[in-house]
Amino acid sequence: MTKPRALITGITGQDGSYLAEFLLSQGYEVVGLVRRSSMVSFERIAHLQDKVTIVSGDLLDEASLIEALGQHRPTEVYNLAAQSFVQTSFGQPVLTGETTALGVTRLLDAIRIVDPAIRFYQASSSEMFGKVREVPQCETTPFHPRSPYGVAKVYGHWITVNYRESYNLHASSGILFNHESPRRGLEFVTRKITHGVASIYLGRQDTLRLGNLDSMRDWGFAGDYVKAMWLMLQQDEPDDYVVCTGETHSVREFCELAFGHLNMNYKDYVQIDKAFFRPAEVDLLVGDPKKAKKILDWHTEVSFADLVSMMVDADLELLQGKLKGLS
Ligand code: NAP
Ligand code: G4F
Repeated sequence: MTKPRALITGITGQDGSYLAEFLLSQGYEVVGLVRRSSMVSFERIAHLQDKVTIVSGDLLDEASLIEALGQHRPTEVYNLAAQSFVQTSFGQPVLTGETTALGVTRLLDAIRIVDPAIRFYQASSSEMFGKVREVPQCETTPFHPRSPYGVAKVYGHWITVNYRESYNLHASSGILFNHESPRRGLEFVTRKITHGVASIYLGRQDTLRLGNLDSMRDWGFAGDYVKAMWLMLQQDEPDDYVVCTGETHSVREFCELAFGHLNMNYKDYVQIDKAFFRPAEVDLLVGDPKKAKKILDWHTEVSFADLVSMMVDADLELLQGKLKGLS
């Protein structure tokens, strides 16, 4: 039997690396679409380089997407590529729209042209709920995005629904709440905290400057969330699903646990810096995972407390390794 073949955009990102590992473990051939840059950024998939095929392409360029699909003929496409940092979207709203919104149309259109039988996953986001209309948020909660990133994701979400309805594509959208890991980018608050905690513990840093400690997020482990993406594409019918833990915690609680893991008190080290506040904030996110649990039989395996400890331990190990390398 021929192996199923998946193409992942954003394979060099946090989720792309976990999804590639997961699909390989399921017997897939994995093709990763990577944009050109002057330095390769394969750190997160270095351990997979012999197992995945890399193809050059960019969400800003539809011809490159048509070429990649035509050359590799995947049966499933996971669109994880995006300008994914909310703060940057306020400074670069047009680039964010081109990539995170119109990039989805370019890819869907490439699929429609090359092979409309391809199953498609769109990485939608809880940022679309923004100024939340109800608590918890579910698949029917209206959107009210609060950043150019959130607005772009709403476009990406609806164009996915539109291509499903217009061209009968098997196109599903996962409305994923925040998910983190030791592979999270250093600019996101969880990794900024765990990396900061490890640096302070090792005496390499004295303070940690953060913005709004009161904002609340539904944080899960990225490794758990990529399974939900795959499960969506195994259903007979395409659909949209909220993927979350159903619990919410503040940035302050994250700090308490992360510093506490190494017997420190966050109040002794955290300084509030206005530079990290946003022009408009999403104050509270908490999802209702009922539909994903019932239809996909999906559930989380890593708790909030275990996620925080895992990330602090990984950063400690990383920094200790770097220090050893210097000595
Ligand atoms: P990430 O670590 O920031 O990865 C983003 C990926 O997109 C990188 O591989 C990046 O490539 C690629 N990319 C950016 N612009 C591109 C372009 N023009 N063409 C091709 N590739 C491009 O993000 P993540 O946390 O893994 O998230 C994956 C997806 O899920 C994103 O769409 C994000 O918006 C969405 N999402 C994430 C969360 C979360 O909590 N993590 C929650 C909901 C939704 P480079 O390596 O070249 O930069
Ligand atoms: O970690 P964050 O930057 O993630 P945010 O904005 O929630 O977005 C992430 O999750 C979305 C899903 O809901 C994804 F779609 C998106 O791609 C991304 O992965 O910020 C979390 C919260 C915010 O309220 C922010 O204001 O932490 C607050 N925060 C407080 N101090 C900070 C900081 N955020 C960052 N990045 N840096 C700070 O110093």
